[in-house]
Order: sequence, then structure tokens, then C-alpha cells
Amino acid sequence: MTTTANIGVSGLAVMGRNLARNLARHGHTVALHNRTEHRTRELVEGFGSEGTFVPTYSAREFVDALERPRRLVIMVKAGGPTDDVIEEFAPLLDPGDIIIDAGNAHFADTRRREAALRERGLHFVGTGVSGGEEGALHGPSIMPGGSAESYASLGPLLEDIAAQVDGEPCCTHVGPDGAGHFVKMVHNGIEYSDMQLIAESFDLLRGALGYDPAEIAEVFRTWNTGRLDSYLIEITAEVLAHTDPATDGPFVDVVADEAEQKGTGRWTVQNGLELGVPITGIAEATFARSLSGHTQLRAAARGLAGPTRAALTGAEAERFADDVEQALYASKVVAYAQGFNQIQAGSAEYGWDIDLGAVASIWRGGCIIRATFLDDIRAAFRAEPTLPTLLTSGTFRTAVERAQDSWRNVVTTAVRLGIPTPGLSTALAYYDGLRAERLPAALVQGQRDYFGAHTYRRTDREGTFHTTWAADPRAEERA
Ligand code: NBP
Repeated sequence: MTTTANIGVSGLAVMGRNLARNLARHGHTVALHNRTEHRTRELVEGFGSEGTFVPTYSAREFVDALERPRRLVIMVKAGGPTDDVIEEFAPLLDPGDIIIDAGNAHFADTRRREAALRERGLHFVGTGVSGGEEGALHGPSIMPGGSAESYASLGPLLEDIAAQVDGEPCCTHVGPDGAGHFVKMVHNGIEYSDMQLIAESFDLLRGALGYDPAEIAEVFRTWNTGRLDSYLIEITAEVLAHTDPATDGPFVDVVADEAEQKGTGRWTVQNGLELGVPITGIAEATFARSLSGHTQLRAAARGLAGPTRAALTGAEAERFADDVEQALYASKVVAYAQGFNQIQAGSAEYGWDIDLGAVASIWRGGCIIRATFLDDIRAAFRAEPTLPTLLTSGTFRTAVERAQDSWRNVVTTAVRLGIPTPGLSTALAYYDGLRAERLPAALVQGQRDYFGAHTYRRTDREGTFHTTWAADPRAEERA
């Protein structure tokens, strides 16, 4: 076989097939491979006219079809299958060749695989890809990790097929080894948070104002013309406006209210706990999905008393939708601030030196959380790359401070009416926690010292101390 293909894709289910088509549509010759042959044949039969494909039916044929250094994208089910495919190809490759895992791997697996393949002289690039199947075909947001050397060879192809915003590709070299998959993981965590906040806003407009889904769709459409302009708000309006053909009623009313998850939210929360980063918005969003799925628990508790739902007064009702917009915006800022803090912490912990402005930049298009808002985040990190939190940067500080009265009103109204708003509430609690002069953590330290002699530090003196609570509470020892 002649070695003609610029790049190869192995794993031709929906994502791999669309990435391969995207590459071919951009003029790259793409070698194709899949464990079972039918997907390869179907791609060539269905879409062969879109570009130049080189179908192959064995691992040997596949690697032989690629120009050197080889670039092989694997797009198979994450976990064991990814290891299987790597083991199938690695022995057939030459030093300097690049294996790209564009599936949804856990970044720790990517670090392990990268280290093992580096030992064998191969580059391994764990790459986050967001945008679902449509994104893969028309331009996803691409988050590659791996070595800078591999990016020099691979980057131009990925940048070619990525979404473009203002003439810039939504793809950049995020950082070494697992940095790309880490950033994709946090992206998904933020996505959970964003979706939960939007869902709570819908629930409030319905529960407090009595709007029907079609009316709420209109509210979201209006919001989508302002600072909340984003893919998620746009599709929310579409979903809310959708009528179920079987019942002629609102679609959202016939869907079971049990949200599912594939696990990336859980990974994000687990990592937040490991790094000690309070990503409370992502955690609440993940637990909210979990609560929704506990149908037996919910059935058992359904009769528990709630507040008497007094309708909002006319004046309250008049401003409530605007208040919800403010609360949603401010809570979104918190969600992103927490997510970017997690990236900062991961970057420091794993030695990645991630450019946060560049991350905001590549999330502006192609991915699920794409939003106008990310332009402001990019500007904030460009102006101050080590910004401690988005909440203190100019644009966001002003907006959140202006939003706070509305935000508090929305959360208190939700509490008063018994409408659960874990996302909006935790975001406000985080804001208040961060800005507090003193936190009750001082008391927690006192309690810890009392029962476990865990010691404490003082505000007026250097050192670590322990009070001898049982023997003599007036005696304090230096620990
Ligand atoms: P799937 O995750 O459903 O995986 C199907 C592919 O994996 C098929 O090509 C299948 O081959 C192959 N495969 C399996 Br399963 N076990 C294998 C093994 N042991 N050896 C070799 N190949 C094996 O496909 P997808 O939905 O296209 O997603 C691909 C990757 O992209 C996943 O990691 C996913 O998490 C990620 N991702 C998906 C989305 C999305 O919106 N779907 C978005 C972003 C990222 P076969 O044809 O022979 O069964």
C-alpha cells in the first residue's frame, strides 16, 4: 500500500466517523479503521465523495497507510477499549509517531498512558473534544494535551477542523500529558453547573410566576439576545417550546424528571475534593442529578409538608423574571470562577502551566458551553493571567455586585416557596463565603482542638497552639 494518508482515525462510531469526515472535508487524506469492518465500509459508501479516504481492514494496513511521523486518532469507547487499541497499534509504530486519544478519558489514565508510551518513544496526545456529533462534523472545540513537539505536527490539522471564532481556531495546545483531558473534564463539570442553573431558573419562572413552558421559552429567547447569549440558553428555549406530538402538550412535561450522567461530573467533583478546590456549583449540579434519579426515595418523601405557596405580590411578580436573569448570570460567574480555579489548581499540582485565557478562548465556539460570556473571561485572564478569581475582575465584579440584590431575592423567594434551587443557592453562599471578613471556621478549629487536640493558629501571634481543655481550659500550649 502507498503511504498517503495525512492522518488516520480508528473507531468509526458517530464521533470518529464525523471527525474523519471533517478532516477529509478540509482536504486531508484520512486513513480509516474500525474493529469491525462494517463501519469502515459504511463510511466510505455513505460519505466517500466528501474527500479522500483510505479504508483499511487491519491494524497493519492502517499504520502502513500513514505518512511519517504517523498521526493516529483513536476514537473508541473510553476505558479498557482505549488500552486495547493502543496495545494493538503501539508495537507497529516507529519512534516519533503520535497516537491521539480523542475519546473521553480520565486525565489520570491519559497521564499513565502518556508516560508508558513516552518510554517506548511514542507521543501520546490525550485530546478533549466537545460539541457532540454535530461539533465533530462541523467544528468542535478541541483541547489537546501531550508534548509540544507532537503539537507542532498535529496542531495545524486540529486547528483546521476546529470551530473558528473571529478567525481564531477553538483549539490550542493546553499543556503536557493529561492537561487536555483535565480541561475537558472541567468543561463538562461547568456544563453540569450551567445546565442546572438554567433548569432552576425555568422551575422558578414556572413555580413562582406560573408561566407555561412556551412563555418561558420566550423569556429564554429574550435572555439569549443579551449577556446570557449561549448555546445552552438557545437550546433550552427550543426544548421548552417543543410540543410533544403524542400528547400535544409541552414536551418537557412528558419527559421523566430523572437526569442522567455519564460520569464526567463525578470525576470533576472527585478531583475538586482531591485538590481541595470548592467547586460547589458543579458538586450541587451533580448531586441534583443524583437526587432526581432516586425515584424510590423521592416517592417516600413526596408527602412531606412544604410551605403554603403564597403568590408573589404584583410588584414582586413584575420584577421577578429580571431578578432570575440576574441570579442566573451571577451564579454562572461563580460556576466558571470555580471551574477556572480548579484548572489553576490542577495546572499547579501536575505542572502543566495552563494559560487560562487560551482555555476561555477555545471554549468560545464548538463546545456545549460556548457563550458570549467567554469573551469576557478571556479578556479577564489576558489582562491578569494569575487572577485569583473571576469574581474580582472588573467586568464580573461590577456585574455580580449589581446582581446581588436580585440574586438574594431569588434565593429567598425560592426558600419561601419551597422551590429547590441548590445551584443558585450554593453560588450565593460561595460568594458570601469568599467575601466574608471572618468565617465560622474559627469555631470549627476550636471544636477540633477540643475533641482531638488538632491545634489552631491565632490571629495575633505566630505559631500553632493547643488549649488543654480538660485539665485547665485557661492553659494554652505551643504545639
Ligand atoms: P462509543 O463510545 O459508542 O464507542 C464505539 C466505538 O468503540 C466503536 O468504533 C467500537 O468498535 C469501538 N470499540 C469498542 Br466499544 N470496544 C473496542 C475494543 N475493545 N477494541 C476496539 N474498538 C472498540 O463511540 P462514540 O459515541 O463515537 O464516542 C467515541 C469516544 O468519544 C468515546 O470515548 C466518547 O466518550 C467520546 N465522546 C463522545 C461524544 C458524544 O457526543 N458521543 C462527545 C465527546 C466525546 P465496533 O464498531 O467494532 O463496536
